[in-house]
Amino acid sequence: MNLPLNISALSLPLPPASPQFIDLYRPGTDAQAGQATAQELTDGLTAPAASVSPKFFYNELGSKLFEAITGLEEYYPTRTEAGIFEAAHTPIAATLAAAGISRPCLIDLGAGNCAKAMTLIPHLQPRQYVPVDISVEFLRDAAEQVQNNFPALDIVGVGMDFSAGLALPDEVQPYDRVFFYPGSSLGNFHPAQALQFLKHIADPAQGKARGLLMGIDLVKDTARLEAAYDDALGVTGAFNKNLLLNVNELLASDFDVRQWRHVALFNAAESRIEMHLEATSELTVRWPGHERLFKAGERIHTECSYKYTVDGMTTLLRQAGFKHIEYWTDPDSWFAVFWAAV
Ligand code: AVJ
Repeated sequence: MNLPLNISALSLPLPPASPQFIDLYRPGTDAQAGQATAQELTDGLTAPAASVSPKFFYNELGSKLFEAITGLEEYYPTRTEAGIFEAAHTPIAATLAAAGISRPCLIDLGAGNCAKAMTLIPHLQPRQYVPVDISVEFLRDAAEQVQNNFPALDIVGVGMDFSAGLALPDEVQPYDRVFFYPGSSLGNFHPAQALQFLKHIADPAQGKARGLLMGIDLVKDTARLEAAYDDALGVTGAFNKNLLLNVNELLASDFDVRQWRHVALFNAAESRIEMHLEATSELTVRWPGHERLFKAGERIHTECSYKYTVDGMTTLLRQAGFKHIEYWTDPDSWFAVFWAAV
């Protein structure tokens, strides 16, 4: 007996592919990487003006706290940037199409929860999506989410510290590459480093990019800037202090977060928000082979978040070698999205 052909079963979508995942950031499990990280942290903590790189905010809890920050009333960048993309998706897609870019490989630098890319993917229709982040476990979950939303999309998650270079694994296809760098993350670099990083992306031998789609926070009044980094609920303070817990984990140090105070200020001369952790009393921190005495009021510098003008960023992108630059802003000019073509 002939079984009736089940048309509906044939037209069912394929089960979702799973994202591939390549972990190149393993200071917790790889002895050599762990040593390099310990050295980097020790150098910063024993310097006369102590500092720790902001990349150490992003352990799994840190990524969750940052996600909470993006929902705060005071933290305008995330929703402002989302509004710009919302309003400009069509012109952005048209700009890329006019540059001859179709179905690119979308490389999401510091992808975090991948929420920004998920709004972009339907408009850009990338052939491959490559979220890159230092927060490896958080990224794994986020990449799964993207796959659930876009079952047919080829996804290659990469756990890596791209501040150290952009050598992407071979699984990243040689399609046209569009680098996506939203959220004003470039602001974490000092301007000279930012220029180097942008040059690296623009260099055809390195980043193999066709262009860069980047969100950047703009200079505005000091009160609004400082409130964004010192919110009433204290979420940013918790995010800042959690860095010490991550350092304790990576360095086997004995920081007590209760002994530290969150400080955020706008340094107008440098055009940057600075975050610090300030010792509330004299104290000593110890870790294998080292110790550091902090006087009451002494600070650890944990973050710079540079704020640009549209002209300043345009100049920087040109200096980096990008040829064609466009930008979109919100009605208050608080934030800008730049397209820079190689
Ligand atoms: C992720 C670097 C863009 O600078 O606004 C948020 C990080 N620090 N609140 C920023 C951050 C404190 C954020 N970036």
